[in-house]
Amino acid sequence: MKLKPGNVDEYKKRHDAIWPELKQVLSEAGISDYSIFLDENSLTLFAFQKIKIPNQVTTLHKHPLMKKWWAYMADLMETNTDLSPVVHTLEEVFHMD
Ligand code: RM4
Repeated sequence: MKLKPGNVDEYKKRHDAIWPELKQVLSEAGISDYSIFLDENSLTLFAFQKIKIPNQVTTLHKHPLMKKWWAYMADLMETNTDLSPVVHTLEEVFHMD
């Protein structure tokens, strides 16, 4: 994901106060250990999350609270036309257990 310039502090502030109901929705969809890292040089946001099997992650975009959060965050982030954040999937090029 990517931040628009000038929004680092506000992005952190809103996530420090993330809605408990949204955390519950994410958790019930099967997400845990969710971290977002910021590269301040490129304003790239790297998200890491563990996802249970089975999960409902692919239907999250339809959830009213998810849509409401994305609309709330849209002034800070690069978004698609439905206000979901633009996401680029990364290729794993190394892994060690
Ligand atoms: C991010 C973005 C993601 C959401 C997290 C909680 O800024 O909106 O889609 O999962 O917040």
